[in-house]
Amino acid sequence: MTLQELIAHVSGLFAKTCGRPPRWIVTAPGRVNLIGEHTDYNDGFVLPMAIEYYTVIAADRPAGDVKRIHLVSTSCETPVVIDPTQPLKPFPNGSWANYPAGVIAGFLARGLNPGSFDAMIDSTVPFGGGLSSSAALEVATATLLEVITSKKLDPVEKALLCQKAEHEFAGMPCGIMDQFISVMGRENSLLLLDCRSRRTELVPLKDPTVAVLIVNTNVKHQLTGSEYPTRRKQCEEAARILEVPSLRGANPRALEEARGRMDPVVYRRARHVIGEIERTVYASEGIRASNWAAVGQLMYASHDSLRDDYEVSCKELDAIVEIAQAIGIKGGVYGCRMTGGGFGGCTVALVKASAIEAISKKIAEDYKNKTGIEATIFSSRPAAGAMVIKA
Ligand code: GAF
Repeated sequence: MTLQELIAHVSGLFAKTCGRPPRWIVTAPGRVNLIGEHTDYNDGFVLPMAIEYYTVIAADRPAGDVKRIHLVSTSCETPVVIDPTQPLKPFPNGSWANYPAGVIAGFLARGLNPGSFDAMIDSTVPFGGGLSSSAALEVATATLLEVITSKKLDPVEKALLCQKAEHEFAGMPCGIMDQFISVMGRENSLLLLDCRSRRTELVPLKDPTVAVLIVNTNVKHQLTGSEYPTRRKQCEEAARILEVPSLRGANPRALEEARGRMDPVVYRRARHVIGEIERTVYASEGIRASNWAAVGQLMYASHDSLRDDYEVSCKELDAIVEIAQAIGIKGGVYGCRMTGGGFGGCTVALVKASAIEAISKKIAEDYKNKTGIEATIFSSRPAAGAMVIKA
């Protein structure tokens, strides 16, 4: 479904439910990260792009004298009612409503009260696929609240407000990558984000002969809840031993010197992060120089490191990377790696655009043979970040 089709669909649903067309429509994209995984909360570099898969919200003031926020999501059975005059608390049982509720709380904390509204939400970003469906929902909500309150936030403040919503309402101690790219994505560009200074640089990806291919393993292992915060703690432990504020300040030589003073697991976690930060910078240079083969090698190295040192891959992700590697440059694959938090979700590959169909067919067949699972395969050009469609 294109963005235009999704917008028409959500508008239609809103009109059907509320008996009038929506007054406001906003959208925010999911993302895929080309390289720089588990580096954002270590003050490192990341290189994501927004994808052509979106969350769309259509909204209006309620009819009559109704004092509440009413949120309906097409993919969740239970609509949510929020009283914006009361202090907001997280909903129990990991409710989807914690993402918008956390963002509403962030606006209220700034004295920006949206008042009552009805909202209809739909998304083409696959849930639990590691493509930041949650950041897309947070950023779309923040974009809607900017329109309703007539207060445009600074993009960095907006992304940080959404990250805080995820920390405090969804209980996920994420870094800043997903919210930044959903706010700041640009068509035809990757975003090189320095997570220490929060400075961003656009890295053009315009070459029509090169494409980004995303393969969803369609598995999500339930380890993610505790594994992510554990990785964060292990990185903090390594930084403490290395006497640096974060692993961004460390280098391979200092890590080797400290190896004897470190738990072997903590050592391997730090080795991944320090190497990945370096690979991300090299990859951005490789993309600028159209050196696709070199970028591809960095992607494979990233995957190996995530699998062996950071231990956030799984056999399904590994299977796709192995299939892609076997196809090789001759068959049109420059490089492939897991993307996002890990333990399932998606891989990202850099491929020759002319070979997309053949590559997709081969991956689908071999993955099904190896795992018994149907993969979902799609490509995306780098897309624009959050947008107001109707205000
Ligand atoms: C998840 C987190 F939300 C991001 O902040 C990032 O750490 C990513 O995992 C791993 O690179 O998407």
